[in-house]
Amino acid sequence: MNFSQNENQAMIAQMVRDFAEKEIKPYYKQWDADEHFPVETMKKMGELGLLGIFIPEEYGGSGFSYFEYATALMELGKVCGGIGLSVAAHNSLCTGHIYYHGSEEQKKKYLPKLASGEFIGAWGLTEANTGSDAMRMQTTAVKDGNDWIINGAKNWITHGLSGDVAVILVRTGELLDSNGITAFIIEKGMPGFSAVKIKDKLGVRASETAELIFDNVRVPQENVIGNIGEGFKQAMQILDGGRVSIASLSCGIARGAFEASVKYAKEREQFGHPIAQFQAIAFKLADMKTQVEAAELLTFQAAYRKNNKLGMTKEGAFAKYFASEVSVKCGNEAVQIMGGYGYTKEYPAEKFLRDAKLMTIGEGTSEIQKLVISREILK
Ligand code: COS
Repeated sequence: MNFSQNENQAMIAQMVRDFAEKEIKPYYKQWDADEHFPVETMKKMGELGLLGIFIPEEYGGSGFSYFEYATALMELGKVCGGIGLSVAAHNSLCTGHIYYHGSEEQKKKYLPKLASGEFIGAWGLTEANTGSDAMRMQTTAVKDGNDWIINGAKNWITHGLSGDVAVILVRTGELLDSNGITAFIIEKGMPGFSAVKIKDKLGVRASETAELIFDNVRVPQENVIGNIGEGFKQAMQILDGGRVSIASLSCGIARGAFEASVKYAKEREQFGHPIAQFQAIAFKLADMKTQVEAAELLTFQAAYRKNNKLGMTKEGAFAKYFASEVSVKCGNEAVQIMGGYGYTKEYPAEKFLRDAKLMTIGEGTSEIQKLVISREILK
């Protein structure tokens, strides 16, 4: 494995850093305070090619691999976990689902718009009562002539309100039948489809989260992704890739917290010395840096396997589990190193910690990653 960045990764890292400096850093605190999802900023990232990073150029994407995708999310994570989460959900969940499992017509219809940012994408698996236990979902689609009628609700959906298109997983067969779930493409404005914003989140507050409500929503057969009954397994494969994106974002948050801690520790003086000179602080920095490096290695291992179409269920779970926990530890240590200042919004540490916490929950909790890993080990 090559441990250095390739030319494209270096280019995309620089591009994201430049973009973040101008378009995210001046505003992210306000977005966080207001729980504002900056749609215009998303559109600008679409113009830069960040909303179709691994989508081939023939569908309007950037044609990069998961290495460049992971790199972009790492850079975004250093600045704003909320914006990073939106880019991750848009790319690997909605856009990725249509790319990996959609028909040629669906790819031609939706991918150029998603990749350019003309459309913002959402993806709905979770429901109010079925998070980890995704298979037990209650939302149904019933055949009516050449259409399907969808009833139910999806919860905790990124871009549920502002999204122009959503891929949703709904029951078309018996409860708990792994072949009884199907993926549908839903478009904003379909009669009976509405959304309600979820407010007062702890972190990733610049990323919009909503509940999707389906009241007799009529969806044509042509909006079915793949075959009837394939949805659950499609979703599990999409989450395998999605977990690399959350791992990448976690690495970025962790590195951001680490870098802010180093800066602070070199500047802050106590007992007549910069606190970085005290082993109590220096060892914290050593632990943070070691964990960030290890998290990045696991993440790039998973990205490598994804790029090379090698099985990566457990590698995606290793990366997601480890990196997300590391991001929380680094956010927590950053607050501790900065002391009282770290506990205020004037310094970035508390936001790193708040944003990091979602990484251990979204796209499968740490406990679900351990379940996935242990099942893979023991099967
Ligand atoms: N790739 C392809 N197929 C997979 C798969 C994967 N990664 N993981 C599971 N499957 C298949 C299984 O092989 C099984 O197929 P058969 O029924 O034909 O044998 C089927 O899917 C059902 O799998 P399983 O029996 O493992 O389902 P469970 O309900 O026991 O649990 C877990 C599956 C818990 C792993 C799954 O529900 C899960 O990932 N939950 C978390 C969901 C999540 O991350 N939600 C967050 C969304 S936020 S965007």
